Amino acid sequence: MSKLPIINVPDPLLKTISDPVGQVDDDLRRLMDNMLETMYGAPGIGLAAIQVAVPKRVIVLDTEGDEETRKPLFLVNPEITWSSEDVNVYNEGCLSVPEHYAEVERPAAVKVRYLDYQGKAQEELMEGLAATCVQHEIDHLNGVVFIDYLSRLKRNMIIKKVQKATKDVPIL
Ligand code: GNR
Ligand code: NI
Repeated sequence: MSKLPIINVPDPLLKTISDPVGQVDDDLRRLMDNMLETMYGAPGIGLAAIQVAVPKRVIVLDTEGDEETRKPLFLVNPEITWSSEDVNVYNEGCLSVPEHYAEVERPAAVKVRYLDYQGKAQEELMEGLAATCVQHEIDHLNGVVFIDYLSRLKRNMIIKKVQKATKDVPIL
């Protein structure tokens, strides 16, 4: 497995609508393994393929986040088939927007249909942090980053700060 570089805003790739995956094969499983290592290394609780510059509808998630009891989820071509009426507000962060956080309101629970690591169709009810995170990741597949929900002023301020903070960082 290998860790992959994560792209940051305002990289235009983050606005890409990612392509559906045709089949879950060994190449795709290699990508998912590398995404998982990248996510754990960051560290983060979710990662969409576009964040490592791959425009495919693939996400990895682990919202349990205990080093002992890791429960990675691999979701290929995920689709929300149901959203709850009631909402949650969560102070979200994003590995592509390092060091910035903002409150985002989303449905508190969602049902998600997807293909798993083996390419088998699954449907799962997600609640709490998992629901927030899977919606954040599916947004990435549609070219949406959480700062897109903020005012233009706040968004532009954050983008400027991320650009400044990641400029002139020597790459070893
Ligand atoms: O690591 C992450 N934490 C997080 C916290 C609140 C809401 C969403 C997230 S996802 C984020 C990793 C990431 O950027 N995924 O795209
Ligand atoms: Ni993100």
